[in-house]
Amino acid sequence: MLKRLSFLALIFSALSCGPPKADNVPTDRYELEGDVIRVDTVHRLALVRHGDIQNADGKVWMRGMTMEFPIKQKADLEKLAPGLRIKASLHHRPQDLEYWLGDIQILPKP
Ligand SMILES: [Cu+2]
Repeated sequence: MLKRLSFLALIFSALSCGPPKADNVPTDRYELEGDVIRVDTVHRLALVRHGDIQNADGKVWMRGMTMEFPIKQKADLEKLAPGLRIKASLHHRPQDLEYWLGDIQILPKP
């Protein structure tokens, strides 16, 4: 009985280690262009009216719409302001459906 319990304890401790640290998992990358509507620096979110989001092979991740995106890097967040036109990488991690914007560049207004 004791042996069995320690075996279970071993299994549980192995499970609690979980999958590899999420930030080390590679992401799918797509390109986004859009207009910043609103920036929420507290929650690190930007509301963006974006065109189709696709990768270099033309695979569409999402059609154009207006929605909020998490911004992970502080430097990216500080670049943003309502009214700016941006180009950015959309990072998508299929394992946990997480996505965010990075590599933000400010574009000249068309
Ligand atoms: Cu969208």
